[in-house]
Amino acid sequence: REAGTTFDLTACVREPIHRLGGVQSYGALLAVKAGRVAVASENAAEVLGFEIGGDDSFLTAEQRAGLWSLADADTGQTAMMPLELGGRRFDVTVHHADDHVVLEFEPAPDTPEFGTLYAPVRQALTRLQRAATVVEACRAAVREIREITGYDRVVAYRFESADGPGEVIAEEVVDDWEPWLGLWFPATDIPPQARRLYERNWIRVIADAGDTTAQLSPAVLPETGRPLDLSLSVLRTVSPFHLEYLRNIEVTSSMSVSLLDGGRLWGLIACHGRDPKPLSPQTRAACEFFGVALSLHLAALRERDEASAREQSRTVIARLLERYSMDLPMRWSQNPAGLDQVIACDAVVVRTDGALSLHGVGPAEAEHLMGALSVPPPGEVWHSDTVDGPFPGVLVLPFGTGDDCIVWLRRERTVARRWAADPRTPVVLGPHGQRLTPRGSTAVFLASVRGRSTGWTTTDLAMAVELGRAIMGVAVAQARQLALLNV
Ligand code: BLA
Repeated sequence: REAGTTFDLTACVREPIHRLGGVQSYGALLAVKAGRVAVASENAAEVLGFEIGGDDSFLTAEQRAGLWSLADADTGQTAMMPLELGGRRFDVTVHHADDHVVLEFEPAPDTPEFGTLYAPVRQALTRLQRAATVVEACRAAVREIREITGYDRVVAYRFESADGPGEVIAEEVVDDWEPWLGLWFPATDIPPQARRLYERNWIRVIADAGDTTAQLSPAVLPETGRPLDLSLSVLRTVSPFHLEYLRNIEVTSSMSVSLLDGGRLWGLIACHGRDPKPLSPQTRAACEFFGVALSLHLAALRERDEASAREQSRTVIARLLERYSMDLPMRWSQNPAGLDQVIACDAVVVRTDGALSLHGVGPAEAEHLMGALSVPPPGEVWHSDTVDGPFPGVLVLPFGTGDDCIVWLRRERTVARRWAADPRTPVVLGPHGQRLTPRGSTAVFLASVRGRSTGWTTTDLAMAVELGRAIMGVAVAQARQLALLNV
C-alpha cells in the first residue's frame, strides 16, 4: 500500500493482548499447577537469583500457604505479599489463571515505602472529598497522583461513550511538555479489548517502552493450546502497537488507573514519564487504592446530581399541576407549545389516540418521524441524540394507553472539537510501514461533530420521568371521578 493511506484498524481490535506470551522484564512470572512450575518467564533465574527446579519447593511451606490463601481471597484487587527468597526481597503478586496459580515477582525497593506513602495518600483522599464536581475531583486526582508518583504528565481522560473517543478534562504536566487539556483523542487509540481489561484491573503499569519482553516458556499451554491468560497479570507485556504509540508521543513509561462507574469504564487517569519507571508495588497499590476511592467519589457526585435533578423536576411539575390541575394532559394534546418550557427543544409532537399535535415541525416530517419511532413501555423514556434526519435529538415519553406519547425534538448542533489527531485517519502508512501518527498539538485537527443534537441532560430525563408520573396520577384521579359519577 501507498504511504499516507490508512491501515486495517481491525488488526487492533483482533489482537489478543492478554495472551501475548511474555512479561515486562523487570519482574519474573511463574505459573504453578499441582506443585509443579508449569510456566516460567525466561528471566526467572536472573530476577530470583537462583535456578528454580521443576517444582515449588523453593518456597517454604509457610510462604506457599500464605501465597495460596492470598490467591483464593477474592478482594477484587491485586493481592500482594512481601517475600524473601535466597536473601533477596520481593513483592509477589498472586492470582489464578487457566487453572494455575500465577506468581509474579518484583524486586522490592530497598526501603519499605508504606510509612512514607500513608500520609500523602490520606491527605490526597481528604482533598479529593472536598471536590464538588467531576472536573474538580479529576483536577484534585491528577495533582495528587502526580505528587505520589512523580510522572511528567498526568491527565484525566473521559470517554464520550464506552468504546468512543475521549477528552482530556484535567491535567498536570511539566513545563517543557505541551499541554493536552481540552484535546480529543480518537476512539481507536484504546481498542475495546484493552478497555475491557481495564474494567477488570484498576491499574496498568508500563515500566519501560524500550524493554525487551521476557518470553514465557512453554509459549503455549498443552491443556489449552494457547498462551497463558495474562488478563490479571501485573507484568503482562505490551502490544507492539501501543509501544509504538508511546514512542510516538515520546513517552517511555506509563501508568493508567481506571475510572469505573457501576463496573463500566468511563475514563482513565493516564500518566506518562519521559524515562523508564518501574513503579514499586507499594506505590502501585497506593494509586490503585486512590483509583477506587476516586471512582466511588465520582459515583457519589453523579448520584447527588441525579437526586438534585429529580428534586428540581418534582418542583417544576408540581407547580404546573397546581396551575392546570386535571387539564394538564388535555391542554398539551391540544397545544404542545408549553412543553418546550418543561424541557428545552426545537419541536414537540404529542400523539393521543393516533392523532398528532405539532409544535415547531410540519405534518409530513412529523408523520415520517413518528412512523420510525418505537415507544417504550409506560414508566420508561427513550432518548437519543444521533437519530438520522433533521432532528437527531429525540426524547420519547409514553403516557396513557396504547401509542400515546410526548416526543421532544432537537435539531443538529455542530460542536467544534480540537483533536490530537485526525479521527478519520488515526493511523497512516509511512516509508517505514505502518506508523501510528503522532498525537498532540503538532497534529491538532479541528473538526465539528455532525449529525448530533445537544445531549439530553440528567435533569431533562428526570423531568420527563416526573411528568410521566404526574400524567399517570391525573389519569388515575380522573378515572376515580368518573367511577364516582357512575355510582
Ligand atoms: C492502550 N492507549 C492505551 C492506554 C492508553 C492509550 C491510556 C492504556 C495503557 C497505558 O496507560 O499506556 C491512549 N493515552 C492514550 C490516550 C491518551 C493517553 C488516548 O494519554 C490521551 C490523553 N493504539 C492505537 C492504535 C492501536 C492501539 C491504532 O492508537 C491499535 C493498532 C492499541 N492501545 C492499544 C493497545 C493498548 C492501548 C493494544 C493496550 C495496551 C495494554 O494494556 O497492553
